[in-house]
Amino acid sequence: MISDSQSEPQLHKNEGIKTRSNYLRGTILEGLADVSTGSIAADDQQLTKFHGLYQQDDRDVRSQRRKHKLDKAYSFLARICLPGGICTPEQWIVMDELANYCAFNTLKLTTRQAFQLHGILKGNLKDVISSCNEVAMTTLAACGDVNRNVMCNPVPFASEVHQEVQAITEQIDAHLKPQTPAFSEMWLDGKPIKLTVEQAAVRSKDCKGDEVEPLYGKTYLPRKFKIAVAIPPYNDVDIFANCLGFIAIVEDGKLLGFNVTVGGGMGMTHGNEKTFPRLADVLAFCTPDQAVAVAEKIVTIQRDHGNRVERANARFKYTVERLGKEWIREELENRLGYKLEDPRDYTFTSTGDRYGWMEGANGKWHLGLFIEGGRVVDTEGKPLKTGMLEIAKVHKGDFRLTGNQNLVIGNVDAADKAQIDALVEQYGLDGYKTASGMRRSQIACVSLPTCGLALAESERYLPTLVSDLEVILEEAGLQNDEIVIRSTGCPNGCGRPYLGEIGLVGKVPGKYNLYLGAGFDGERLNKLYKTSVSHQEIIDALKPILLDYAKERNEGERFGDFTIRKDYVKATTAGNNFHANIG
Ligand code: SRM
Ligand code: SF4
Repeated sequence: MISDSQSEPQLHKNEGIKTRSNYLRGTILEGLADVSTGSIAADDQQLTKFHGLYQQDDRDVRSQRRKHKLDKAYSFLARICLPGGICTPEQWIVMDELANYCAFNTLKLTTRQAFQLHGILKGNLKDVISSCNEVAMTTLAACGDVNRNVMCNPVPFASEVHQEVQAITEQIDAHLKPQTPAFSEMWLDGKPIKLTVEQAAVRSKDCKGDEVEPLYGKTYLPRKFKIAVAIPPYNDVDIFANCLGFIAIVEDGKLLGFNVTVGGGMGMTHGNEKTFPRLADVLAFCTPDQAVAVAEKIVTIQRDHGNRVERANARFKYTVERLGKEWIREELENRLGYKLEDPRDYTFTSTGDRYGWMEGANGKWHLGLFIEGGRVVDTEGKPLKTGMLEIAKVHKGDFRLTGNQNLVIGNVDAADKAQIDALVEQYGLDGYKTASGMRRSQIACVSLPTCGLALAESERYLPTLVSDLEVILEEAGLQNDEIVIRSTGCPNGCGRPYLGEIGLVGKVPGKYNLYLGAGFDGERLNKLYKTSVSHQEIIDALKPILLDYAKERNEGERFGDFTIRKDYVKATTAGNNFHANIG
């Protein structure tokens, strides 16, 4: 007779690591105390992610070190959460200072409105985390199988509603944070995580997990979970790429509630068609005071029904694909104990950022800056990091990190604009004035040299590719057209390349898959156009299409739409036909 234990599929090994970890402690502290190596134990590397830390090594020096029989150049990446991307000048100054103690001496603005510090030696991790806590920033749950940094439109354009929506964003973020005391024990000498009163009020209490982790329980989620909130017409958070989304429905300047979206995600694996990017489905409508409960219940549905056997199929998008959005809605309403209304109409126009000065509804000014690759670094003639520090020293408003890796100097009084402008110009932060439309519409994931999963260059490659394409854009008269181009060093999709009108995804060093045809509004995925192409082949492939676009496009027609109308690629209508050459 076959016993149950033989027929039960075996859970993924990470499930065991989580269960045995004593709520994310594992043997991390022992590993940090071991000065004979810069690394920590393999199982603990899975657990530090929940604390916002990834073990990495400098891949530029790997082979050289191997030749000299040296260990890899290990260090850690710390990701620091900023719900909605908002950061105070005081917080910026601390981040700048911390970056000085890291091997790469840079601040990275991520595609989810967070900070990353690369190159932290393990002995310095505690200082980094406790310094962040001093100014109410945390690395907790920046990574790992939990809900991550919740995104929100960064620019307070329609200020009244924006503030309300930002407050809900922060509530959702705080409510879904893990509660394990391990974080404060390990990094803060037992001191509490600094929370605002609002955050403290919404932390999860009785969500049936267990006593230590009321929401998540011992095994947390099957996989990472991502949430974004957007106020149409701006889709600059790429809401449909998120597991769960809230689209604000605003009427006569009043926030009525949100359309709830479920099941988005980008990551896939080359050659495995069971994995695919998927855009979220619009599920239902909820009122502002239901949003936190909706987020909690959706997370519990994924906790209870997500795939804990195959990690490649464990994201919520596959749960939605498997169980169907009707089932998800019914289950959500059962767990909430009430029905939700049907979704309302909304319109998104673009996923890009706005640059230059913009006046907000509160009479304050906001300056959108273009930060190539999100990398705040001092280079010859462009001391961006020093410049931002000088601005942070005098700025009285806030900063807003965007989902396109850019930065907004927010809430500036009219009287202070000239001072900010002078600093922006002095330190070369005014790139937005001269960059082409394509350059301003780019995203490149980090990739080499720090990312352990990179198959090809991305952040260090895309600027060169765009420079070469600019010659064609110039010839075609398209230099000011916003054509969304995104690249990643592997198919995981950190730069959301499948939502690029032009998408490049690394296959092997120097070779990329080229995708075309995503929607400018972020509502259609692109499609594979060429496989494994080199730099010159990418240019040769794009040149005739760009020239054709300049000549043959209809009034206002976007590049992605054009490539479909002219049959360069078929439109992808759903994630499950992303791989097929059909619409
Ligand atoms: Fe990502 C893993 C960087 C946004 C999908 N991502 C990684 C790691 C941690 C590599 C690793 O696991 O060892 C990368 C660290 C590189 C480095 O050296 O910094 C990494 N991801 C990034 C960032 C920094 C890219 C950037 O240039 O901005 C972004 C940090 C966001 C943040 O602040 O939280 C980042 N990652 C994303 C996004 C975009 C988004 O969320 O809107 C995605 C696609 C959306 C999604 O999740 O579906 C994304 N990252 C992944 C995946 C694939 C997940 C999947 O479903 O298969 C991995 C690999 C994994 O989880 O196994 C990954
Ligand atoms: Fe690394 Fe791939 Fe993400 Fe780029 S897309 S940062 S190469 S995991």
